[in-house]
Order: sequence, then structure tokens, then C-alpha cells
Amino acid sequence: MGTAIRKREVRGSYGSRGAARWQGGATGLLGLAVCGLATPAQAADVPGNSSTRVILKTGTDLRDAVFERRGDSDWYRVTLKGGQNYAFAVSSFATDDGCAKITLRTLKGTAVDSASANGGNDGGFEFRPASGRTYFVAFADCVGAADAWVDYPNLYSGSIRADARADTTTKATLQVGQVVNGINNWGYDVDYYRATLSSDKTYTISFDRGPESYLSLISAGGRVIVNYASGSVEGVKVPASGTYYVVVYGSDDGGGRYTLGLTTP
Ligand SMILES: [Ca+2]
Ligand SMILES: [Ca+2]
Repeated sequence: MGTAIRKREVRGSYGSRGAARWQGGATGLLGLAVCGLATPAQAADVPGNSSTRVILKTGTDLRDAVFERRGDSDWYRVTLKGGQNYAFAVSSFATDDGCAKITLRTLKGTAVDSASANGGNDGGFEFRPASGRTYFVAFADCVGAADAWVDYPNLYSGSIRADARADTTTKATLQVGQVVNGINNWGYDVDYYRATLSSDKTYTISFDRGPESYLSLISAGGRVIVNYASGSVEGVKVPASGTYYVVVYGSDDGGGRYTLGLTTP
């Protein structure tokens, strides 16, 4: 059961169930605790509209929250910082038959972006607000009407975290001697790190990765220096001194946390 809907979604999807990827750091209930809610069952009390006062803090994981019924939705308020890129991730890792959709909305209700995740998969998107303000983040059950076998309550997870942007406008940097802890926030999240490299030096890019993360080094002009490496790369030389991008790609079956470092050599 459930295989018919798995992987139908257009945005990122893991091929495997990976609740472990949501581990680490604070529990998913910190945001709820702010409003006095303390147990997962009570997540059902989150309103499905703009009347919500429930806060979801950035940097925390909302784990195993509950869709009480078909078509249920939970709206949270989230305050974002201006100029900071964020990853908005949703997963249905906990269930074979579920489907969860995350939508970011302005306080006027206008949708900014959205992503969905069928059972066993995840999805997400990035957003970088120009100025700091509060938004709604809505998680909605998106099981299709044809999938009548799906039982409720059903579970979903999600997170909103500061994230390295997936293009050359990134503000994330990697400097010689620095070690960066990053996350492929959902299966296909991409993180760019700007690095200033010299043609008269030889570099080592250390990369301790999740099961399906890959690393490239690209020049500001788009020239690929390191192509999709699955681990650390030694002996890296660049053709000209200047700006380069170390890029970490999530892929279909994984992602998760990674550690990046840059040294000479
Ligand atoms: Ca990321
Ligand atoms: Ca990213």
C-alpha cells in the first residue's frame, strides 16, 4: 500500500525513510512549548488558518507532528531575519502513505513558495527575505482523494533553518583553516560556499558527508574544478586567483549533515 503515491512529487524526495536525518539539536517541540503545548498529540490543536498564535522557531525541528484528519493543516508563525537565506523542509518519513506540504505565506496570506513530500520522502525550498518580518508557515495534508486507504492521524515533520543559498549570491563562506558544519536540509538541497583561492597554492577540501551528498568546486565564471566528489579532495589547484564556490549537493537518497574544511595543502 502506498507505493502508488510515493515519489510522485516534483520537488526533492529521498528514496529511503530517514528519521535519523532529523535528529540532533533541540526537539521539535520547542516552538510549541513557547505556547504551552507540550506533547505531540497536542500539535493537533494548531489552527489551520491565520488565527494561529503558535510559533515555530527557526533552527528547531518539528518532528512527528499530527494531521488529525484528511485535508488537515497546521499554521505556525515564524519570524525571519532580513538578508538571511532559509531552508524550509518538510518530510513524511514517519509514514508510508502520507503526504505533507509546506507553504510559506505572508501575513496577508500570499503564498511565497511551497514544497511537498510523499510518504518516506522529503522536500523543501529556500527563501531569503529582504527585510525581517513574521510569516505564516502552513503544513497541510496533501494525500490525494484517490488514496482512500490512508489512515489518520498521520505524521509529518519539518524545519526552518538558516541555510547556505543554492547559487552564487550565497553569503556563506569557507576560508582556509575554517571548518563548517552544514546540512542538506532536504534531499535536493544545494549549498554554495564562497572561497577566495590563490593560483600559487594547493588546497585540500575535507568533506565528511552524509550518505548521498556530493561536493564540487566551481569558478565564478562557472568552470568546474572539482566535479561531484563523494569525499575529501586533495591537491586542488585553481587556474587563476579569485572567487570560487565550494558546492555541496544533496541527492535523491540522502543528504543530511556534513562537515566542510579548507586547508593548504
Ligand atoms: Ca543546506
Ligand atoms: Ca541550501
